[in-house]
Amino acid sequence: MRINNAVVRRPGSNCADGITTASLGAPVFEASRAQHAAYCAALRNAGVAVTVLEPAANFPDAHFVEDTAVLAATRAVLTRPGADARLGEVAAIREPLERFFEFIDEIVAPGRLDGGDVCDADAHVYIGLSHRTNLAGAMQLGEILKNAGQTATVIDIRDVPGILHLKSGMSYLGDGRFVAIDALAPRIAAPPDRIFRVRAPEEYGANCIRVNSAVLLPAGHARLHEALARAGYAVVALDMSEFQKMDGGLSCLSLRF
Ligand code: CIR
Repeated sequence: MRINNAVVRRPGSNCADGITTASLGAPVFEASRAQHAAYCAALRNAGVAVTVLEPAANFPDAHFVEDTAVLAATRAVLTRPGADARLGEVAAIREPLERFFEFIDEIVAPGRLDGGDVCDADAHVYIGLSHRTNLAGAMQLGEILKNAGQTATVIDIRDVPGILHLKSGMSYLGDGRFVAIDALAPRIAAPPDRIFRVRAPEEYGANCIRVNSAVLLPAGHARLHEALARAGYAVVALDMSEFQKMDGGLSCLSLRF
């Protein structure tokens, strides 16, 4: 799918106050800003117009914008994030999305859904049932997507250690090709030779994004980098260390459409 636009939000000076399970230390604000700027530059280099939002004062995780909305072909779906502390981020993403999308749907109570649990593979969408996304949220999204002409499968990832969201462990590259960790690969409806398997200790690299002719990949995952490059992808490695400290993946820093 051609990507023309992305919406991102700059990390704020409160970025160390967000939620995390990682024991990698606190993110350094200046480094977070620099890594975020490099991420935006990589999107622009791949031909994307980037809308940059300012930090949200009371929401230290708000730069992980992907969790607040799911973008289908013609509509945006505002989510209802699974962490109470992040619920208020949704109101702040509505207006920027209204600039681009005529139709805005919403996940409503008792549904909970983080966009990081949604892996859009063209006509089919995988929705992770996680410690953030519940069945009510997944079913609501499935219905909305059905009306937009997409089918959906729910994948229960609550038994998979080390991943916060479905897309912490898998990504869709387009053309029927996926990247996935061992625990998720068998749950994807694709022939094994269409799945780039991510081996330990490179699991964090499973969260990468295809952006037009480029694949943006977290730096430091040499084997995956090589495998993707060998397959013909123009891989752009980005330092994500400050976001990894807060359980954030590369995809979660943007909403792309
Ligand atoms: C959180 O725990 O919600 C944030 N600190 C990280 C969210 C990362 N989101 C994502 O990878 N989609």
